[in-house]
Amino acid sequence: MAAVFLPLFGNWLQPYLPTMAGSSSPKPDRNKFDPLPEPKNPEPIGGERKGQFRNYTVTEVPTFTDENWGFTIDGLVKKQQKYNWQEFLELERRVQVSDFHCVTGWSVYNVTWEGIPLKKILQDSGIDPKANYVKFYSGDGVYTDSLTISQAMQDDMIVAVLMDGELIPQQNGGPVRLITPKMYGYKSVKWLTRIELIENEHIGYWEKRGYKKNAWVTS
Ligand SMILES: Nc1nc2c(c(=O)[nH]1)N[C@H]1C(S)=C(S)[C@@H](COP(=O)(O)O)O[C@H]1N2
Ligand SMILES: [Mo]
Repeated sequence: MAAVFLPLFGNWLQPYLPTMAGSSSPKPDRNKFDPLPEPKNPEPIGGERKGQFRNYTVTEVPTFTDENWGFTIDGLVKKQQKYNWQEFLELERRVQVSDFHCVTGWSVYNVTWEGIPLKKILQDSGIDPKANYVKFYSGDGVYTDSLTISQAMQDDMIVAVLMDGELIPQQNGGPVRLITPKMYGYKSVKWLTRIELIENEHIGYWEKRGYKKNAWVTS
């Protein structure tokens, strides 16, 4: 019985849970990165962005520089990896255009992202057979989310470094954020600094507050 009623209860509860609240007014960008990332790929046709992001954060907006920023892949991997900004910029990147949907009802269309395919990062680290999930940590110290390994291996999951050909703005989670085009924006961890492969399920920030673990965008 509970299995039948719980999902309905979850949906009914949603309006009463803490809400995603964002701002769309421009704020100064305090991140400082040198060198700036240069596009490694030609811009694809069709990447003319339409719509506006509402900038969401559950913490103070964290500030990063090329000196204090780092990126770690650890947990159930054969080869733990740690990159500083310079090293991270050397990784091979791909460009893709995708739409971005927040579960609260706004979308941004045709965003051009350039970054490292998540699949490539996982394959290069060597997935331990015990790993079942991939956990993503924000450098804000609070926000996390996760994907199953097979979700994470989808081709359009990307660890983005450039948005519309430039360093991702601080308010949009720069310098590096996760992009999950077929899933709602709450999976798209901003200020991404760590990827950990884990055995047991991890419940992300908004999922703890009633949103679905499988955040597929439904039309
Ligand atoms: N660290 C962090 N990542 C986050 C969030 C957040 O509050 N903190 N909000 C999520 C949600 S609900 C959405 S819709 C998008 C919003 O992205 P934007 O701020 O670039 O518009 O970021 C996602 N990633
Ligand atoms: Mo969202």
